[in-house]
Amino acid sequence: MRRFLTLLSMVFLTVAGTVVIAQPALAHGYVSAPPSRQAHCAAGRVANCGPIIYEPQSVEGPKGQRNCHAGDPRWAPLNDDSKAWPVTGVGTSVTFTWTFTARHATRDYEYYIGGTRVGYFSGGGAQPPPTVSHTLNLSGFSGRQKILAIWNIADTAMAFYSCVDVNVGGGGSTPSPSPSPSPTPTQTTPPGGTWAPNVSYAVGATVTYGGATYRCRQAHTSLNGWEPPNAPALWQRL
Ligand SMILES: [Cu+2]
Repeated sequence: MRRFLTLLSMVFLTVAGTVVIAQPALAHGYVSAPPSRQAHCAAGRVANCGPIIYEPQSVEGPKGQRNCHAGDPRWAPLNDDSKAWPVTGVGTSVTFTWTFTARHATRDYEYYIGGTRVGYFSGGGAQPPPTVSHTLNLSGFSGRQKILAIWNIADTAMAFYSCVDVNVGGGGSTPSPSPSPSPTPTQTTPPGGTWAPNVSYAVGATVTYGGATYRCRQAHTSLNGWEPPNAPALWQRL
């Protein structure tokens, strides 16, 4: 009996350990549209981003910062304005979309250009839906701008940071890709294939995972930890 209980507790510890390890990859959120710097990194469009390519949703740090990397040295490449960041052409009205992999109770969202706050949206302390969109009015701005988007969590001291490079009133540009992209190159799978990490999925793509079929809700590049059952914002079970 004692042996059985020991075995049982080992199983429990193993399961608990798995949950703890799995959590960081699932947690948090980032600006997915227009693509933020971490989204470009995760999609392999910018070289030498460091480990953020595996978890673009994890740019988390204490509230009140005004940088792109949450003050976390692991994500410092995101704060490097000299890197060849792709720029998205936008109008003076532009809609930002956050994708959440963990939907934390939300105090509010803020958007900055330099020292100017160009957008504020209350979260009411509530848990957000899987994606949240805000439309900003950028009249008064033109040309290339770096927009800092901040998601302030309601029940912790932390916030999530995403920088988005835009060209207000102009076109977008994608610098020619560097010869040595650091993430695994993305590939496309035939319809109905098995889900795999590091694959670029379009809206409507179907995959199988764990015996179930899922349809892609939102174009993205898959990552370990974003398996369809773990990422309802990205995959709808059919
Ligand atoms: Cu989180």
